[in-house]
Amino acid sequence: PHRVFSGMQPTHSLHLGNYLGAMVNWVKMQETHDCIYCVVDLHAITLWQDPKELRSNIRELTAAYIAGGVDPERSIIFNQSAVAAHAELAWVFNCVARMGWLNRMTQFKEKAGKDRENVSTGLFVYPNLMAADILVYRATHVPVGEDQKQHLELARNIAQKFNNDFAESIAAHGFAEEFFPLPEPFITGPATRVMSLRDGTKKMSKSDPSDYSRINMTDDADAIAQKVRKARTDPEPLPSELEGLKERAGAENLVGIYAALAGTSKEAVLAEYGGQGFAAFKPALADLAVARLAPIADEMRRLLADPAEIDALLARGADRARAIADPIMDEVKDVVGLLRPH
Ligand code: AQP
Repeated sequence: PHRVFSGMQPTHSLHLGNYLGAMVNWVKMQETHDCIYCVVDLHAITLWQDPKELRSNIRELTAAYIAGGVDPERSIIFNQSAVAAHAELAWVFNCVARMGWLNRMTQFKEKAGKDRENVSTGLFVYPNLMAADILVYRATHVPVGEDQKQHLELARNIAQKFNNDFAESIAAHGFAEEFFPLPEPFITGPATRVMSLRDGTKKMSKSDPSDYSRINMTDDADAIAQKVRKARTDPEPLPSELEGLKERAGAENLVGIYAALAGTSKEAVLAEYGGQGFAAFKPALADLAVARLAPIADEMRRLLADPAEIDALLARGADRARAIADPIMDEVKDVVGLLRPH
């Protein structure tokens, strides 16, 4: 079966955007694919992290994966820095990707802001590491949110350029012409881009200074109810057709969140709530969010009570990941001409 790779940064507790945009699809893909889900700690340090917090965030994100439905037996769960091949291949890709490609990355521009001279060089080459994460397993399917589309495109360009640049050597070693497959983004479901609760035109994000802009996976029922109640909408009742959500970003976002949480479509939500005002819809949405998220938060707490067990689980995952990545990295070295003395 096709191999799936995806990851999240252990920089924050998960929010609803991460969960609905990515993790729900991760869980589903386990049914049909071999899946590798990584806690990408090397990506996290592109922005400075407090070492103690980073360590605990790695465990917390691991617990969130499992509590959210990733099965650590069926899928491979591990933290990125435990498998050296990620960083090794990223270096090779630093030498394949072009400055011009990275200069076009909108996420870098957003994160670097005006202070471009003063951000880490790691933040700039972040997409090369992401390409390495995927390709070091020759993964073909990458379930992510909409915001990662451009990075995936870059990963495809890197794979393609590597295959071309080393075509002769690849053939000489008897490897398949498509040495690296071109990975495909899987951006599906009703919530590929969950928007901020404060501004329906901005994506829900952990870096938004207002905690009211997002629902965190670990928010309790009161916090969720309050955030939903304060979510910015408009005074009109909900329409009964999708058409009627045009130009109503706040309303559309809440309908999308409801649909994703309920596992249905926006159309179905509107068929049920069309004509009703937000005074009726918001409490229903809050109840649904609590019903879906509370069991996950409870399970996370239970898992985090035993950090040694989480560490052991990550160690087992890293062993399984290395068993796939290391032989591929050896092939890369042979193709590039990096001598492997033995
Ligand atoms: N708002 C969102 N809607 C849908 N999917 C989203 N993702 C993130 N935000 C949304 C998806 O979640 C995964 C986690 O990626 P990450 O750990 O790299 O987190 P991130 O993208 O840095 O998270 P934020 O909150 O979006 O961070 P900032 O605030 O730094 O921009 C990815 O699959 C992503 O697409």
